[in-house]
Amino acid sequence: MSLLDIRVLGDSILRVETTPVVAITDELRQLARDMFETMHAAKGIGLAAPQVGRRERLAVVDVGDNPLVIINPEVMHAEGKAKAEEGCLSIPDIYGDVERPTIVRVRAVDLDERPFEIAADELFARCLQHEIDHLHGKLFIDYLSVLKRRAAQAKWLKEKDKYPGFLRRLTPGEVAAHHHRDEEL
Ligand code: K1U
Ligand code: ZN
Repeated sequence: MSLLDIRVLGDSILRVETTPVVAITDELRQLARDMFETMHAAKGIGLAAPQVGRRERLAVVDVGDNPLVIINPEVMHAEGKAKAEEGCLSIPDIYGDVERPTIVRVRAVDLDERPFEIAADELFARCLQHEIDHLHGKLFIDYLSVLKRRAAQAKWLKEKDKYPGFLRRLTPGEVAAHHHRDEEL
């Protein structure tokens, strides 16, 4: 398994509309495994293919020990509305309150090419919507008010030099903590 570099704000791939997956290959299965490893090492609860430089419509989520690969996901139903703080592995150290539906039903395909539907609420619903947004080139900062978006952009201007080439290479500390956790399990 490999840890992947994470693309950060400013990389144009984060703004692409992804391409639906038509065939699930062993290479795609390996990509999903590498994305889980990268997401866990970065302490995230989700990761979408464009965040690791890929254009396939695929994301992984893991909220509370429920790892899930979603391929070609679609929101079939959404209800309720709540504001809560979000972060993004592609915009490190920037946070903002985003209003989203609280309950969603998502249809997707799994790595065995089986279609499935999943109902989600609370953080799980929020994470699914955040990842599906990534697959359509949308980021959580797009939902912020003009004022809050400007403040987030100003903060990002100071942060972005830490990521030459718009690449977030996980630090040796993050990687070591991840391996240490693996050894404990
Ligand atoms: O796609 C990503 O960038 C991952 C992102 C997903 C996400 C976070 C918060 C709300 C919705 C979706 C992250 O995992 S950022 C890490 C983070 O902020 C977080 C981690 C654990 C619980 C809650 C937030
Ligand atoms: Zn994100």
